[in-house]
Amino acid sequence: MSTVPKGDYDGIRAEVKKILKRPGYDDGSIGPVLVRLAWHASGTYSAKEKNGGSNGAGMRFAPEASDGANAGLEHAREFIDPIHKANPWISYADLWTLAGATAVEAMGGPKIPWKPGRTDFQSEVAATEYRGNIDNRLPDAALGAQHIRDIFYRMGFNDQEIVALSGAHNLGRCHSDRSGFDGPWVVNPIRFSNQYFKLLLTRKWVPRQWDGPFQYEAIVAGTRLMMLPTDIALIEDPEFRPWVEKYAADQQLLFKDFAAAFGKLLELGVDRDGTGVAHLVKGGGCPFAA
Ligand code: HIF
Repeated sequence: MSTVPKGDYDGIRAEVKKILKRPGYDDGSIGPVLVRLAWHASGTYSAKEKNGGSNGAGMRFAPEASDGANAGLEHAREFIDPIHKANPWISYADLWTLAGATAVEAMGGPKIPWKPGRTDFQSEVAATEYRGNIDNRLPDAALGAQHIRDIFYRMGFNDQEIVALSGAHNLGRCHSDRSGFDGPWVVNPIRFSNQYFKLLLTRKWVPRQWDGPFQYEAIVAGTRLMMLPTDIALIEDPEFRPWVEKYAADQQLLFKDFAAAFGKLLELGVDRDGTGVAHLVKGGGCPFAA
């Protein structure tokens, strides 16, 4: 791990790229779990309550650290920690979001717009005081279209952005010891593409017969692939489905729309002052609201 000059975010991107390959871990890359870390750090945002989001890097502390929805992300945080140790000038909140953006790009996806400026909570006590109540903000994969809308409308996304974001399930896999679900969505889960949308439309997804939670499966090229109930909701819902069809047919459109939507996700609740610093505010609100 190298030390890069303060403020050299491209240098940090290069450090992230160096650690992505990890033989023996999942499909050989920690990229997907870093994308999930960036999303779960950001996806607690509420546009109405003006709290949650990546600023503060609250997942280092209870209750986010022990939230069942974040199971497995302790590995992502451990993988990335040496970069912070070598470069303590970068906030964890910036590092986690930048690592997710970098991982998408390194796995063949689009360049995600990203800006620095996030500030970390200095302690668990500070996190409690500043964060506000952000319990139960992340989605439940066992539910359907209404739940997806409740969660993502709360963050300020529309139907098209929800489907574009969902392209991230082209990456990585479910782990029975984390979420309880099991398996990857696509045959090559460490390469970003529009395969997820193509497979949603072209395969016959049937309930998996097993002891685990209800999920769908299809065997593709000898590999057992999976879809969550929330993934299948995208093809069953009449407003979501046309976007699945568009992204299945046009990878370039997906890349453009995914970059915009994922970039927006990473920015939620990050309110910078004139110098580019996103300060922390008690209750997690916007510093400029008062
Ligand atoms: Fe995921 N997601 N996600 N997700 N997710 C899992 C894994 C990943 C949902 C559920 C799950 C998004 C939305 C939703 C990634 C990225 C994104 C897992 C498996 C579940 C259950 C966790 C495990 O067992 O390890 C639900 C219900 C969502 C709302 C519809 C985002 C759009 C798709 C926002 C997003 O970017 C990634 C990447 C992974 C793979 C992690 C890994 O360790 O490989």
